[in-house]
Amino acid sequence: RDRYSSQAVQEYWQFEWDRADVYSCPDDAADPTYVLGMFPYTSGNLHMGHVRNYAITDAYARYRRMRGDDVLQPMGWDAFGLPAENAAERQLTDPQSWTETCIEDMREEMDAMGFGYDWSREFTTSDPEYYQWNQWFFEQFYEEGLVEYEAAAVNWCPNCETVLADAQVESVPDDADTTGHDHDTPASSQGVCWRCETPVETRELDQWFFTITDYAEELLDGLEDLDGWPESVREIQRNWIGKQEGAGVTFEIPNYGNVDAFTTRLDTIYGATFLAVSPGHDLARELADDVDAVAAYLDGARGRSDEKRRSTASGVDTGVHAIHPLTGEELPIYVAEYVLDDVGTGAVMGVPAHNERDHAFASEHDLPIEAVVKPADAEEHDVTSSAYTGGGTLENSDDYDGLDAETARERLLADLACAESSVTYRLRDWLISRQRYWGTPIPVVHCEECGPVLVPEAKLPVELPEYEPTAGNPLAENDEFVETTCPECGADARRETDTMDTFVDSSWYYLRFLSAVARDAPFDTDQAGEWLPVDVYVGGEEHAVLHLLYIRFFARVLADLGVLEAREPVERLVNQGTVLHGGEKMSTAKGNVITPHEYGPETTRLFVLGAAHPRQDFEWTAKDVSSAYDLQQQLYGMVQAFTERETDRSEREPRDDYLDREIDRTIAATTAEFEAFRFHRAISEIRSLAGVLGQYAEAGPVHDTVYRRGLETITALIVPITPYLAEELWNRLRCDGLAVEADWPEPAATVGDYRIERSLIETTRADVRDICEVAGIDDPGEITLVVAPAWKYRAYETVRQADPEGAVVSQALEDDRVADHRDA
Ligand code: ANZ
Ligand code: ZN
Repeated sequence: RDRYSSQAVQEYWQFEWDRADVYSCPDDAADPTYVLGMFPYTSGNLHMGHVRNYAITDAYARYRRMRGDDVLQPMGWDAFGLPAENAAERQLTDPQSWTETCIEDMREEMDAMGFGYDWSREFTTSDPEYYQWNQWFFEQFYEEGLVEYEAAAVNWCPNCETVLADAQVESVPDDADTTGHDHDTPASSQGVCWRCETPVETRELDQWFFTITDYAEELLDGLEDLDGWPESVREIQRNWIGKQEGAGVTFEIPNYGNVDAFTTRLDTIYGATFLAVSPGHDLARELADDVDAVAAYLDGARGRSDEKRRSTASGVDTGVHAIHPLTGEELPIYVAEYVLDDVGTGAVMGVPAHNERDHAFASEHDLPIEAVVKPADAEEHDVTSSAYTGGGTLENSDDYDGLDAETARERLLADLACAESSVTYRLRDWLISRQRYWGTPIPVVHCEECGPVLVPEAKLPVELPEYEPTAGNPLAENDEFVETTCPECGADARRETDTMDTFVDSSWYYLRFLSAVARDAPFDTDQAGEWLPVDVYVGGEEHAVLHLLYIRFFARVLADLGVLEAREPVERLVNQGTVLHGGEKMSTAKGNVITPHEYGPETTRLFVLGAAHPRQDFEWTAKDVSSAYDLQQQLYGMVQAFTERETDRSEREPRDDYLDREIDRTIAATTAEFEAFRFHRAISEIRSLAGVLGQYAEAGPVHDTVYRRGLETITALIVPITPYLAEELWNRLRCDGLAVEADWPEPAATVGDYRIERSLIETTRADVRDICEVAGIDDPGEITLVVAPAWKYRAYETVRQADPEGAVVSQALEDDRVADHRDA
């Protein structure tokens, strides 16, 4: 007997698939099932993370296709970003050629893996055909008032005289090996330049922003209805948006006007003993003109990350006072780093007794600490040593004494003319400027007279000039690119040299797949109306905020622009876990990478899908890999043995209906597992049916029809997992057409809900833990397993053997067993 090797047959079947045009989704399909894997950054190779991502996507897409859906499963390339520029520099080529080579290699690797993409919709984001629409969107956003041009801090290397992305500031761990997306946002850390090791400074540069904060409330609200998304991702987005309800309190400052402070604890207002403003606050800038100490402090206070600022008690007494709106007392005003520029109003009322940061600051600067909320229970809290941040009853608060904190908040809000209810968000506007070459040029011209002016739509795209390596931003050094004339007044002007964050590219790419060749629009609005939202989107949880928030933001803006109906772009989100090796995430840095092709494409597919629930991390082990290999050989051997014997077969009579039942049960169970993305359980089902058929065949001659039905069923069920193997078996069984175009098998009889029965039969302690982890259940005792009466005894025996201590079997089951056993 020969052994099965997918490498030996893949070329043949790919040819057949191409010829039958299996994977193309016709433009006139009514509402295809849109299955999308997060498109890869063009790093040059498919790594195991990609393979897992796309194996999940492909398995589901194939399953839906066999169920009779039109399926759209496209693929394209996220090609802009710093890594291409770095690689170009190292390999003395240009980013364009480097990207093209990477794409060639990756496309070939994907084909070898057997992923069934509609390649007619392929595109590359660094292609002007694509990025012209980024520019078009930018202009639409601009007209809608969703673009701002403002000073913001960036990392600056004074030696190289260039802006550095966070990833170029060393001491920041290099994450380039995750899914390769280009995550950096400027200016969040201190460190040294990756090139020359000069300490990095922070500089203020005018930069472009999308005002995503205008959509904060809507993005938050929308999460409630996203039932198809993991709760963990929704929670991450909620926290990222960080809505806080509180009050704005106006403090009067003689000679300097008013300052508004944002607080979530208006009830503590009687405990305010100072006022603090951020170094970037207007008042701080104003005071710097009048007070030398403030000016000196501001000079020294630049360039620290928010995180560091949060934990410092550094600050300067301005010598100026604010009037407490209730007591009329004079409160000293400080400029303090722990007050952040872009949180709330950039000003806080300092209540050291009840806020930890205020407490630390007050202790450092010898400011009074006055308790105004006492814990409800008799418990004492000494506010001189630490802040009491809980609720309780008000004290030292005039008329409000004795009220509980919450009631006091409401009363004060109603009573005080100086306080208004106010909401703030942690979410910041989206800084889209990058001072680099390999990105979408921002379509703006700077004119001395007219200021920033949009490049007229008819002149789009603003194309990238050819790459010339330079120390800084190659665009800024390129006079031919920079020198232009003002579209409004015709005077000499300078072209904007910032390019867009690559997350702009990935915020709408799923739309481009609908009409990848559209010339006069980014996508076809009518078609989008029918085909969207994306039915299933698969990718790593590391994209929970940036990408997955931006994509939701973009959809809303496009909807408000009237070009898109679906305000939520993705109906169901599947996050996949990490592939570990030696207990750690695979990465080139750790030297523990297994390339997807080391073991042949289908062994790899079968293994990554069979190892665990998509959401879980799992360990790459040689044992599991060889069991994935063995399963393929087992199925291949069975089919081979059967087809060879077929000429002189002898029929075992009568037809064994327990086999029919087992086949039906497997179909029902596998279908349910596919629906739930539990490919690992689907594979166990298939494996176990193979075992049953194997035992049956060993016992003597088989009933040809039922045995064949078993083999054909297994073959069809495994198409989504190992398509080449399935095709090979299908062919040997002389079934009609291509396996990848076959119908999904149907149970012959009504078989009830086998899935639940099955999950009990196959449940071991480890499985229960696995279920608990996936379902977020702490205590396995919470799981109640329901079984059909006829299965109870067998179920009980199985679980009892797997779990002798019986911890996972409910008492109820045991009680029932006695009754059932007696009946039987
Ligand atoms: C007075 C107060 C009293 C506050 C109290 C809290 C407790 P958290 O603490 O995370 O819930 N805040 C407001 N603007 C700020 C800024 N720009 N930079 C730093 N801190 C700022 O966040 C809410 C609190 O953060 C606000 O409520 C304010 O301090 C502080 F017993 O006001 B609070
Ligand atoms: Zn002008």
